Amino acid sequence: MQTNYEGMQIVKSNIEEVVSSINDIKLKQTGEKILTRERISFDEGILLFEKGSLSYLGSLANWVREQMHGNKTYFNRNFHIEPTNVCVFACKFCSYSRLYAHREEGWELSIDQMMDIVKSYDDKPITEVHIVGGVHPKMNLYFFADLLKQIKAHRPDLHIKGFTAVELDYMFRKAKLTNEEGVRVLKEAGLDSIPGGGAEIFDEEIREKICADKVDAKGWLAIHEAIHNAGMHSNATMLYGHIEKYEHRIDHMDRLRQLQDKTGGFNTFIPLKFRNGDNDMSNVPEVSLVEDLKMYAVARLYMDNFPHLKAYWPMLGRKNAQLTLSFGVDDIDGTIDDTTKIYSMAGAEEQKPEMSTDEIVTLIKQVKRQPVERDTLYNVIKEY
Ligand code: V47
Ligand code: SF4
Repeated sequence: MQTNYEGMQIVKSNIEEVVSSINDIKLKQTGEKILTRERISFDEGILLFEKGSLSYLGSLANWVREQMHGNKTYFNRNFHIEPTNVCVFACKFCSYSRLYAHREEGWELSIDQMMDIVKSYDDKPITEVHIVGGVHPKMNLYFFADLLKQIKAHRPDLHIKGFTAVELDYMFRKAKLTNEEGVRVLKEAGLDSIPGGGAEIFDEEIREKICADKVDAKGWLAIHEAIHNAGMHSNATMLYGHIEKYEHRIDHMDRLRQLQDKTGGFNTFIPLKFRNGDNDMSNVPEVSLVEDLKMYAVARLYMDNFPHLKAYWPMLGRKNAQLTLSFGVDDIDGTIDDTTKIYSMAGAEEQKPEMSTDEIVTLIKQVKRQPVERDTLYNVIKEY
């Protein structure tokens, strides 16, 4: 028996009882594998989605989460810079971007304007800036290398997590550089890691229907591999709850699990719930909270080589983010400071996402977890 924060206990015999009480023989065997921390297969992943009850999945995922992290729940202090929402691509689920032809409806920040945002945090104990935006044809690799250099010259200790694989793929191709060469340019300029966006759903047929014109699965994975080979870390996302089926979700997680076996460079997996506000897929209904919780639980069980599972609170809302902490999640991202528009424009609960450190700490403590402030690479800054 292990004792954790505030006397909460993980009792192995309880979870063994849960598993042994399951009637479906295959579901029970899958649970038994999970209890010995044996890897589950593609088919077992599908089975969990199709036949696992919310309580069964939740109990198993919570057990795995507590084996890995006890009661710890991570967050960081960060802000976003969104250089532009003008984008050459036309992803059907995107409520945020404006096509280049309509660029007067969007925004484009200059390096000086972005540096003003960085400077506005000079007196705050922020550890990370997350840079992400549309793919603007005039904001090229050297423009962003210049931005990174200026940020590092101004605040060398600030970790720069910047640019999705979609943005990088476009920048590198335009600069006629290989992934390795492009990554080197940005690393030398100050890039520290990359976020997980742009992955959406890897399955070729679904991708063709929702985001046909941007980098494909192979290209997305190749960029992350190049980042890992250059000694940097990255995250991975999955956009779920639209037209994909369970097999596509497992396929997506499987391709990530395989790359992680090879490189070990991913920190965190972040399932992103499709929101249908004001985009070309507004006719597709959003999935229920039960489906969200199942998604997190299966992710924790399938992604056995990913150290962390993140619920992005601006998209889920605070109360639902609290719930996910019992379904496998050990990280709820950062304070953000109302600096992202990606979700508010798609109809998410949080129209002005901003939480003080005290609020985030309280949110985590309310559900009897232990708040731990981390840096981007999960070094502990403060345990509460
Ligand atoms: O790739 C866009 C998603 C992503 C919608 O790495 C939508 O720490 C739902 O990746 N409904 C960008 N999702 C954001 C992202 C991210 C966010 C927080 C932390 C990290 C990290 C990464 O936003 C896109 C896309 O999958 N997105 N539109 C929508 N309507
Ligand atoms: Fe552009 Fe990203 Fe929106 Fe796709 S999701 S249209 S790549 S900003």
